[in-house]
Amino acid sequence: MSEYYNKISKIKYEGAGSDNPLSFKYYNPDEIVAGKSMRNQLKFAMSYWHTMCAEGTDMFGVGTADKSFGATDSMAHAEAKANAAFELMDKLDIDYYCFHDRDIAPEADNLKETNARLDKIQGILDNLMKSTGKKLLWGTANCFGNPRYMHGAGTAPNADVFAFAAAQIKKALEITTALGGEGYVFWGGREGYETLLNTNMALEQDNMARLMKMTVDYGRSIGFKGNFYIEPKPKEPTKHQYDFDTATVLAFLRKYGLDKDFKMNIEANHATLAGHTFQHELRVAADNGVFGSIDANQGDMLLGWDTDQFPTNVYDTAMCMYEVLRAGGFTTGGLNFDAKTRRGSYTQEDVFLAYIAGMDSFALGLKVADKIIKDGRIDKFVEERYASYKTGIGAKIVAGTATMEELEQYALNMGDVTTNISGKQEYLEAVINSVMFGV
Ligand code: XLS
Ligand code: NI
Ligand code: NI
Repeated sequence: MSEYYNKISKIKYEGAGSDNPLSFKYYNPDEIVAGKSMRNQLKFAMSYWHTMCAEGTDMFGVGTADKSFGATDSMAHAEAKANAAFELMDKLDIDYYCFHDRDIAPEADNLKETNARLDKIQGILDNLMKSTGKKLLWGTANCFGNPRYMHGAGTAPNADVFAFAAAQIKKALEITTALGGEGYVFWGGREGYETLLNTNMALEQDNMARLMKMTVDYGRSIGFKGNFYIEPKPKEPTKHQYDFDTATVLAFLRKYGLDKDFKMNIEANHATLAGHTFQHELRVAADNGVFGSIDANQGDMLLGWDTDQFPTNVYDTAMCMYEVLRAGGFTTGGLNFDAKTRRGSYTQEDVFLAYIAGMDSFALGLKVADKIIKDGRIDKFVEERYASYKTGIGAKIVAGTATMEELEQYALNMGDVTTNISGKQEYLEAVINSVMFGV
């Protein structure tokens, strides 16, 4: 296999004291944290679209990074990308990857030829996976890039577009299944609207549910054993995306009886765009039994779009891993870096430095989360805060046996509430600091 990243050697764990930028300072794959190796706790994945495809194009200029991998013909390029992807995963010690169908093979003039191209690359990926032991965390279909999807895919006003999307998803699911994918993701793409003046929202959502149901049924019929995920996002590209946040998606799934079939793929930057913290979205998913996987990145609080930056904020990674550990850890999901280097960070080395920064930040987050749990002060505080529901009237409320009359009588006897315990937010934030900085 030709070396595409020939200036970079395999990245090793050298510890926090190392000043070698091309080394892990905190990610030590075999180190046991909270009962499992870091490798298995974190389950890092590479996103094909940002890492192998995105060249840094923005509204004001063309790409800055060269991702041609020495190829000129489009299928030779797809093959080179596959080989480069596995070289990169090997050098970064990343076990999983994720893709959209169009990331791995370019669309041809017609669906038949497009699918033949996918078959060819599937064979190449299959061989690379067998020889390296790398795994597919999840696959998905890009039903938003091509102009045919200008009004959406499953929620398009045009039935021909719906049919084309179904055909595309069928093929993407077949490839995901054949490659042993642990998950299949629906991210909304252009499933939303710009104005209600031209939109039949009820029909669009009914149709989206129909498409999802068909996908689940077909997936199970061909032996797909993984999880189906929905990735909530509130805006961009449409003004109002239907999968706004986890709570909205839950209502949608329950309305259409799809809640047993889908879990959430929570993205940090999507959470903050929805006006929530990353931790909030993870907690809502876990509390409702639909926590699945994570698109790891971070946004910029001063910018209103999905900047998809590599995560380096350790408070956020710590609270994320705290939620993951509380939820019992990943099963079929993992941490997919849905993140890209800034346009000015255009070199191959920058891609490695970015992954190292993201992986080290999550390794630190995992260690901090484990310490927060072992320290116990936070969990104990929360436990005690709700102690009144353990006995007396509180226990009756929780057991569902208290009546309005009984509660009224209780309140009359009480006169008024005399004690309320302080919420102590500032103290608890200081506890997190003391756990993190440990002095
Ligand atoms: C876009 C999404 C996308 C999905 C996969 O904002 O994050 O990258 O993860 O379609
Ligand atoms: Ni994403
Ligand atoms: Ni995103």
